[in-house]
Amino acid sequence: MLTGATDNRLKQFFTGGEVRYGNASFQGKGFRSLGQEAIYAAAIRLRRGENGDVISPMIRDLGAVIAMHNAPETIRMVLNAQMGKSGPPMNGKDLHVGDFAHGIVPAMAPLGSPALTMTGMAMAFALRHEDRVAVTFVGEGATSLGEWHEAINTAGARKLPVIFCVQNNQTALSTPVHEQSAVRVFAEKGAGYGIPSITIDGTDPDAIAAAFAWAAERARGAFGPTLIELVAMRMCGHAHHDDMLYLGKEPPISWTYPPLAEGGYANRELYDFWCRRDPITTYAAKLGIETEELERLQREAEELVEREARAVIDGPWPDSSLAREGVISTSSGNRQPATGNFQFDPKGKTFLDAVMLGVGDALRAHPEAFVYGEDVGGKYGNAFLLLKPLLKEFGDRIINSTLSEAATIGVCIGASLAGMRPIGEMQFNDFVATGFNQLVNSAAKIRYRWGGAPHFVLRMPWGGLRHAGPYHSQNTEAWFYRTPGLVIVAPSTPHDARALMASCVAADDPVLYYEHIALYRDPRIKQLLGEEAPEPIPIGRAALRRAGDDLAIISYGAYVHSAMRVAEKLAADRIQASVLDLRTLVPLDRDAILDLVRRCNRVLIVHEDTRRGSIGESIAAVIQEEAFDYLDAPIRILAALDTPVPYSPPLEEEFLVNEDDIETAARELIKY
Ligand SMILES: Cc1ncc(C[n+]2csc(CCOP(=O)(O)OP(=O)(O)O)c2C)c(N)n1
Repeated sequence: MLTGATDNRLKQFFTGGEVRYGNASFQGKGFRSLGQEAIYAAAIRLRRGENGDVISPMIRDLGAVIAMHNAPETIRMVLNAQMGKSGPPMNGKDLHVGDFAHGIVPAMAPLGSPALTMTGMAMAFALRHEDRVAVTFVGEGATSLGEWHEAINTAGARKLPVIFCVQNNQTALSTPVHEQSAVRVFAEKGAGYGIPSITIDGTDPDAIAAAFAWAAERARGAFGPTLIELVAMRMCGHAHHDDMLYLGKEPPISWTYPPLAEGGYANRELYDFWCRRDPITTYAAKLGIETEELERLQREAEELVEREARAVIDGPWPDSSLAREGVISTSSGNRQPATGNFQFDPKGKTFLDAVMLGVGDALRAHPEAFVYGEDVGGKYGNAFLLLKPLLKEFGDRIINSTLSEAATIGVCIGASLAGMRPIGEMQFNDFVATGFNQLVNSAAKIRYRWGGAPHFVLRMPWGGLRHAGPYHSQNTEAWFYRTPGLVIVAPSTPHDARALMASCVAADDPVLYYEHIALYRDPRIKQLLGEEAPEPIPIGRAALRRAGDDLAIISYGAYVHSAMRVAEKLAADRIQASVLDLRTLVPLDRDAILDLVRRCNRVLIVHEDTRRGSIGESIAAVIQEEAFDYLDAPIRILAALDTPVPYSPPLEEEFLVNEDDIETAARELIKY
């Protein structure tokens, strides 16, 4: 009843012009669920409240959301979210519904993604031996998305306590079921992943409650996931603006369904059938509730919703300063010039050893940390055998993922929301492309949208210089550099690799940790490292590896070493170059960059990545804007060709910047 009343009130907001921003009315944007109200029965079979079960509602799942926390403040939250008013948890930053404090992970628009978040939360519950359950709701359309399949496969393989609910409401936005899939019923999709599944009437709260009780008990008993398909029909448009297109005519706001007009895209036969199965009136009849009593209950629900709607109309807009806040928790720099440890010793540890030691330090320091990635566990220890020395001590916390980058990242996100500190791994950073959505649409936005803290490290073995071809050599850091919400580090020395890992695992943000494969076993950069974990290096702080006043060379990753070698050569001709190792790409140490530019007046930016839209171009723009008056020459950027990374040695050589290129550019700048 509350679901229907809230849905109708949202529609009234959309059409009524009651909320005004400046001189214009603000309609808000929201999704409708008339005909699907029985979904509340799923949530009433869960353990609700603190440390209870968790759900990820689909964007239109008002019923499940309200049932998780049946209180006026939930109605206010829903109305507030659509109307963009100030108020938790969205504060005007997102319109989707949810309240993590009550176990509802706010809905997100990419429809398959939350299934992976819930798989991650379930992973945390399983690792901690808690008998909590994670439930994820999608429509039948979203069962075509890879992320949803990757979630079921992963949850199935690890027998995680997840319930996958598909609400088949006959149409995905406008696409009918038969154009979505060849399955007879959507529950059949569970069979492909070896999990039990069931199809039931999605308008029957008793059947739904029974199915969820069964699935939740299976999950709590460590029997693994279950797939429940609920069949019903959306008796309204996909969203408020869509009612007219669906029904052929703008419907009145009402508790009853209007007759279909000509020209709507709803299927008439199905509509007529499901009209007779309205979950509210059929269940009232089943309970023997008379019409007057039903109407009284409807009025009661409307009054409650109206009180909250009034508060939303009168409520304040969010302060505009909020638009800038809450992207990441980590800040950059601390204004002390840093040089860092750049002493090398052939008897020291390799970069590869150092990453391993950093991971070991983190596992020791944080009981809630675990490693998750393809081929990391068992007897193997990752594709480079990097983790192998840790398997004996931490074998049960170094866990093989399924072969799914989306699932690896999704599990990291979900497990971290449930309080773990995952250290995920992409086998090669190139393959992050198949987990892209998880990073850019999920991890990067959670803090900003609703104040959650997805804190995990994603290790990214990275880079060329090894004749490894177009799929094992890329520099993907720029893909993420311009996605607000992600922290990016790129250590260049064994010492930094280990000491930065400590800060990254302790950070409260999603951190991409780029570790250059060409540095892994480079004997020239071995360093003596202590037994004990080193002092962590703060994220966001560059290191001045070499000081000189004639030229600033700015770089990161493997090219820091090329820059240093060139700088030594230039010194023989009494040209003194500074070399700034960025170490962190986001948040960028702008102060260190600008201080150096003001001192040297000539700037050469060098990186391995391709040129167009690169981090080098972005840094050059910052320098032009902030320190133009200090420049005695145009900024030079040296970067790879704008091509895919070629395989054959002469082609890769042509593609990459080499030390001669750096030297030539440096001398030209000095002469300018
Ligand atoms: C990944 C993704 N692609 C497209 C959309 C746009 N979109 C929003 S709702 C919707 C239809 C979803 O259909 P279904 O999953 O069956 O759920 P229903 O809307 O029927 O409840 C689409 C295509 C989206 N939100 N996410």
